[in-house]
Amino acid sequence: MDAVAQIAAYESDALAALAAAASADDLEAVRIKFLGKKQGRLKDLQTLIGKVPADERPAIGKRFNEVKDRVTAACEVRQSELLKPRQSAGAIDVTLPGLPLRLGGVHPLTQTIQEFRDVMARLGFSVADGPEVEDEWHNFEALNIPADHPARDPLENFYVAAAEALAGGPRLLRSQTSTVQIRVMERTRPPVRIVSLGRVYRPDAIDATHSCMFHQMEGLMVDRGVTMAHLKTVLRQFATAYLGDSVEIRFRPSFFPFTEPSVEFDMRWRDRWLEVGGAGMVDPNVLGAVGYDPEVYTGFAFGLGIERFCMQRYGVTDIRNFYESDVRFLRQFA
Ligand code: FA5
Repeated sequence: MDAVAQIAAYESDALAALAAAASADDLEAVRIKFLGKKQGRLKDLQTLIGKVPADERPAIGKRFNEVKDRVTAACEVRQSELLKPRQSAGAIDVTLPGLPLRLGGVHPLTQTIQEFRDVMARLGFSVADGPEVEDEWHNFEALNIPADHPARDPLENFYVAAAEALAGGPRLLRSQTSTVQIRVMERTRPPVRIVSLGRVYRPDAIDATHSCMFHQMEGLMVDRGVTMAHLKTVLRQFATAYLGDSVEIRFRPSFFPFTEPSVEFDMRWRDRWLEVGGAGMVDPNVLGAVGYDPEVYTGFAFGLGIERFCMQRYGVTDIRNFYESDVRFLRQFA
């Protein structure tokens, strides 16, 4: 075989061997065999070219160099192919465009709580907080609810045995945010103007408007000369600020141990009246229990069901929707 044919055979053998190399080790063996400088097919070709007649040598040498460059380049390409991670069927194709992520939203009850705070802040009320696990003094006694009152029946409340063991006295999940009225008055001198928003717990039968855990907003204002007219004005302004001028509300005489006189606060909801809160003038016994002089100070208090307002605003017909974490429901509020 002449030198030209030998060069052609070298090229085709080298390219075939490079294509067949299945691993980095295979490739290195092929590289040494076809491109090694000390021995191997390249060295053999160089020796052969050294023996061709001098007048043919420039053309053959040129051809040799071209083939050598092509084989070297093919070796580098194969090297980078073998280094690339293999893409098996089903693996992630990082070159495809990503799927858009849906952002979560603030829960409708949290949004409502934030908006209630804003409305009440505009009326001059600041925010106070209290614990959800309470003692009987704050949940009952200081609120003028004596030991024999039916509201204190253990079957009407969630008593927490573990908390009792720790505290050394009965503890329950608060059944109303009115507990915070007492906590605030115990540590503040009048004038007082606060709201407190949070969870309360009652073993009520669950239906479209009742849950065993729900949220209330408590309001308390105590100062010299506070009257029922202030209470009704604040509640009406609050309701219209949150639900608009067309909201229909009414007050009904009622009874709470911690207010006198007391009212219930209803709202027109789906062609009927729905109770949305209780309110009244703080009972002198309650003012006395926290060391306020009832001859000097008067006050009003109210407790509103947050879910029921939110249901009215957004046309929600079942309170249970708020707690079921169904994204189809929650997305409406995102
Ligand atoms: C009270 O809880 C009184 N603490 C309110 C109060 C505060 C009166 C200050 C006077 C002065 P009542 O039990 O009516 O009252 O509850 C108040 C509101 O909470 C109700 O009008 C209703 O909107 C809401 N509510 C009561 N029970 C449930 C329940 N199981 N599920 C959802 N909302 C409820």
